[in-house]
Amino acid sequence: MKHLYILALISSISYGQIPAGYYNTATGSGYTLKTQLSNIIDNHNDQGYNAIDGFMSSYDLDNYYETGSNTILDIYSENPTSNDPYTFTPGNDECGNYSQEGDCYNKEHVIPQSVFSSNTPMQSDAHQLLPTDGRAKSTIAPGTKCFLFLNNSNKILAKTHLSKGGMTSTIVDVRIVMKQALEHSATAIVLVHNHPSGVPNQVNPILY
Ligand SMILES: [Ca+2]
Ligand SMILES: [Ca+2]
Repeated sequence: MKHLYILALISSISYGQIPAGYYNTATGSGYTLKTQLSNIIDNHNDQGYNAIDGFMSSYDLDNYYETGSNTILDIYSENPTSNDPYTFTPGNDECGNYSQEGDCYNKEHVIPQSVFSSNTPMQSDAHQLLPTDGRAKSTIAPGTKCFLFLNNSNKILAKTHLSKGGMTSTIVDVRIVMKQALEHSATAIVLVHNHPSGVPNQVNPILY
C-alpha cells in the first residue's frame, strides 16, 4: 500500500539545507531584491542531471522521521508516525531496474519535464527534484480525461485529450466538449479516464 504524505513533507523539504550566508546579500525589496537574488545565482553553473545522484545522497536524507538512519526520504513510502514499509540506502539503492515497490529510488521532477521541454538547466534543478520509489513513480499518474466523438454508426470521428488534473480529480469544461462535438458533427460522445489510485471501481457520479 502506498502512503502519500506529500503535504506533510513539503514544509520540511522547502526550508532545509540552505547554505550558511547564502541570502546575506538579499537585503532589499521589490526590484532591488529581484536583482540581488539574480546576482546570487549569476555565477552558478549547471552541474548536469547526473550530478543530482550525489546531491540526493547528501541532501535528501530522512533527517525528519527516522533521524540518523542514513536512509532516503521517499514521499511515497514515508510513514511519519511509524516505521516505513521499506527504506533506501543512499547511492546503493539508486535505480536501476525495478519490478516492485521498494526495489530502488529514482529522480522525480516535481514539475513535469514536458513543461520546459526537458531543457537545461531546469532539468537538473535540485530544488524541484526528489528521490522517489521507482515503481511508484512509474505507476502513479495524475487524473486525465479523453473524449471520443462518434457518428451515428459508432465510428470514431475524432479523439481529444481535454483534461489533466491531480491525484484525486480532474476538471473538464463541458462547453468545450460540446463545442468539439458540434464541430465534428458527432452524435455520441465517449468519456475515457484513468484512475490514479489503481482501483478501477466506478466513480459515482463521474460528472457533476
Ligand atoms: Ca523514513
Ligand atoms: Ca517513518
